[in-house]
Amino acid sequence: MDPVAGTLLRMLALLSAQTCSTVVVGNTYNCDAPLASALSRASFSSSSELSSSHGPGFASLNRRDGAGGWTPFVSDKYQWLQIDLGERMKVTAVATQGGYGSSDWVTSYLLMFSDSGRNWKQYRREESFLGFPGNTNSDSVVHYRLQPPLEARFLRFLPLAWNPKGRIGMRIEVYGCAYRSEMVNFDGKSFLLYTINQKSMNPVKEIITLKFKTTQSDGILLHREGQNGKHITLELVKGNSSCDANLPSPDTQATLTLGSLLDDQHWHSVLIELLNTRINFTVDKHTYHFQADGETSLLDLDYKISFGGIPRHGKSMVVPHKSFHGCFENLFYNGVDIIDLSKKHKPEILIMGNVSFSCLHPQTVPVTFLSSRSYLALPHPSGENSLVISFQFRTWNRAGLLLTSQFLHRSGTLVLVLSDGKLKLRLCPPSQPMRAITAGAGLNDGQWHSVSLSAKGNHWSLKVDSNASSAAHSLHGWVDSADTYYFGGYPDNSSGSGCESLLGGFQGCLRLMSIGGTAVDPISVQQGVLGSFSDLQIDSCGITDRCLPSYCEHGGECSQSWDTFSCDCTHTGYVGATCHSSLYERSCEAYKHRGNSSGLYYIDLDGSGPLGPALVYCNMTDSAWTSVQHNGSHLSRVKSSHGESPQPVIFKYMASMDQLQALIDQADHCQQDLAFHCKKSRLTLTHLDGTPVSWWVGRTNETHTYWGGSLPDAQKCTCGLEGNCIDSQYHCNCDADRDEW
Ligand SMILES: *[C@@H]1O[C@H](CO)[C@@H](O)[C@H](O)[C@H]1NC(C)=O
Ligand SMILES: *[C@@H]1O[C@H](CO)[C@@H](O)[C@H](O)[C@H]1NC(C)=O
Ligand SMILES: *[C@@H]1O[C@H](CO)[C@@H](O)[C@H](O)[C@H]1NC(C)=O
Ligand SMILES: *[C@@H]1O[C@H](CO)[C@@H](O)[C@H](O)[C@H]1NC(C)=O
Ligand SMILES: *[C@@H]1O[C@H](CO)[C@@H](O)[C@H](O)[C@H]1NC(C)=O
Ligand SMILES: *[C@@H]1O[C@H](CO)[C@@H](O)[C@H](O)[C@H]1NC(C)=O
Ligand SMILES: *[C@@H]1O[C@H](CO)[C@@H](O)[C@H](O)[C@H]1NC(C)=O
Ligand SMILES: *[C@@H]1O[C@H](CO)[C@@H](O)[C@H](O)[C@H]1NC(C)=O
Ligand SMILES: *[C@@H]1O[C@H](CO)[C@@H](O)[C@H](O)[C@H]1NC(C)=O
Ligand SMILES: [Ca+2]
Repeated sequence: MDPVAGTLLRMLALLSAQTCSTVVVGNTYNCDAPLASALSRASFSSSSELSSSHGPGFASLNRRDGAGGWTPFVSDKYQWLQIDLGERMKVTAVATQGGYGSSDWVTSYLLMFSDSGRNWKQYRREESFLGFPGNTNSDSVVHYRLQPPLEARFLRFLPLAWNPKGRIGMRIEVYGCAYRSEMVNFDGKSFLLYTINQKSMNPVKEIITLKFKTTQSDGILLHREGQNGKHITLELVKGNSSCDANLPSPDTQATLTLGSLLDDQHWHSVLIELLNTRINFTVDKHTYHFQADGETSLLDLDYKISFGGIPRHGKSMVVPHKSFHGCFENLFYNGVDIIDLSKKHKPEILIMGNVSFSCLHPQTVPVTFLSSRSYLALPHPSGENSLVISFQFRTWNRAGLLLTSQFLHRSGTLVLVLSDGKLKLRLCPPSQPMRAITAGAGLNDGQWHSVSLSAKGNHWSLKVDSNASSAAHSLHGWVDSADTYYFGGYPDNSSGSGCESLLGGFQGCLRLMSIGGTAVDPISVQQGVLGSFSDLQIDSCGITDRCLPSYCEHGGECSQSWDTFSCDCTHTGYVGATCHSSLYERSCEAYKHRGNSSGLYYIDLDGSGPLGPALVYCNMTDSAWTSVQHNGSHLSRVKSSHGESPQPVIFKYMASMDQLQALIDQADHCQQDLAFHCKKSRLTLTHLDGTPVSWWVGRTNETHTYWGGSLPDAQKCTCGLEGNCIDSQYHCNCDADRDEW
């Protein structure tokens, strides 16, 4: 688009906005400058190259030199093209092209990003797990806009599929702009205490924004105290972000779970908006609205907020909470840049402990086992005779093969599996019965769990999360070292030895693998220097929480495995994959139509809509009457009262007000009968001052003084309408005030 047309369009947009009497103050700052073409060749790198003229340095969009783009040595799914933007940038779009004048193009790819060139995260487009759409020929450019944009220094393009008649071939561009970033690093013992400048405080609304990243599953993000033990605390608990708000009004202590898997050493954003008793929390894309009861304003919280930890004198915190270990970025309170103030040692900030203003990148290399065919084969270090293996894993799957090995001289097999969420170690010496040790439980909860396995002499020990469960086995002369350990699966499941379980491979992430006390470097595996592998994503843990948000409707319970989720719809009254379809008919009419006779039925007035099922009595006469049960069908005694305190009789229906409303809306005709047996008890008359002696209150909370099918305001009973009351002076038999029932 040329600049003139752009200007014109913007003006038109402004005009039309004004005609709708809404003035949109648009951010006219463009963030779509090409970033890659400005980089030097050295900023491009790749898994491999077919020849020096197919190197990654030729991979800029529209370049025609070299062989016309990047092509790897072999075209398989383990190849990647990487660019280093020099510093973290905001990236709003990417574009791809095939190799110039070739039959090499990529039809689908994944986009990964990283701050450090390690620990990659996959950019998921629109919650989809599929790749980005690529090219269909060598020259046309395919753009893809990233919504939301990402911030990263490094980007990787991973080809998933390519022209079947050619090879992988790519030229790329990324679009974006500079990204402003202020960081602070907490060491797990430090925090910042900010005293809000009350003069500059926006009296109406408070907004706190920040981004954080950490590898620790627990830690305080922010804490603020108020009067009488009130406080708001946002903290990470087992990688979930949880907001614990002890709010002003009658002892409301609310704990919300706001996000999960947040300990993945990737950035997560937090936005807190406070307005009177209403709070909105947004963690990444998920927003939670919270309304405290009562009138009290949340703003009588203290003018001090601590970030990363809680000052020791914290009154309201009984249990010790862990301080945060990791980084914060762009921390703002109502537009005040807290990190900038801290750097400048301004008086409103108290720095406790050792904080630094740059972010460290711990170098743990996770490995994702993508499918049940995935495995990682690692050699046994030479000269080792005892066995010591440790690693950490995280998964949602209940079962999978974690580790297997055959010992030398056919001296037996070792199998470590996850089975029903527990770890099982099986040892199979030849021509002897299998031995097994079990440890842990519920290990498929998505958290990291550490495993260490050791054998010394005849003593085997298996430890999960520092809880040792060991068992001695008399396996004399058996522990002979293996030459290869297979993690997460096995290349060929046909070789049985009596010990093999029928389990598929493990799906999930592994990290911190160590054999014989020596840490395994997965990068050297990726580079082909060490071991071998299949179907792995190295230097990335692709775990996602498919139950957050939960797609199960009507209160169905979500559970998940590595690549799918399911809903337990028991007791919800709904069925289907997401508990969407109602088990019940919408009305008594529908049951009648099905030929059912009178009786109690559940009806679901709005079908798959949000209203729950209601139990009603269906009276199948000529038409189908729906009768809503209540607790007032027996006689209730009404004692005499002399005006001061009327005696109420309350009817409680077995349907909610929303259900009743929906029922009334659907009905052709609606009626309710009330019988009042009286003995010297007037019903419709008024006191001398004109207030009625009796009335009923309807669902709209209005008082009514008419009875028995009469019209509003008539103050009559049925006999009054029909003119057959026992005393024609009155419009209601009770009003005759007789001394008999
Ligand atoms: C974390 O959140 C998930 C739901 O997303 C929940 O199932 C799990 O129990 C939570 N864990 C903790 C420790 O609160
Ligand atoms: C919370 O979010 C809702 C909807 O996004 C918005 O209408 C409301 O004003 C927000 N409340 C606060 C306190 O920001
Ligand atoms: C503070 O942290 C830096 C690096 O993060 C470290 O070198 C220094 O020793 C620490 N100081 C204290 C007192 O812990
Ligand atoms: C340790 O393991 C044993 C046996 O598996 C189990 O009963 C116990 O609860 C575990 N303890 C902890 C702290 O996890
Ligand atoms: C290996 O296991 C998979 C599924 O677990 C099965 O489909 C396949 O047939 C097995 N292969 C052999 C050779 O047994
Ligand atoms: C209603 O009638 C159908 C047959 O038309 C029968 O299968 C069903 O069990 C009946 N439902 C009830 C609650 O009686
Ligand atoms: C069903 O309706 C009929 C006719 O209106 C009525 O006589 C009967 O009492 C009703 N049965 C119940 C249980 O409400
Ligand atoms: C019906 O139940 C409500 C609440 O449980 C109670 O307040 C009311 O008195 C009950 N009414 C009758 C008539 O028993
Ligand atoms: C109904 O009115 C009474 C008094 O007029 C009031 O106390 C009560 O809160 C009202 N209820 C609703 C649901 O509006
Ligand atoms: Ca419904």
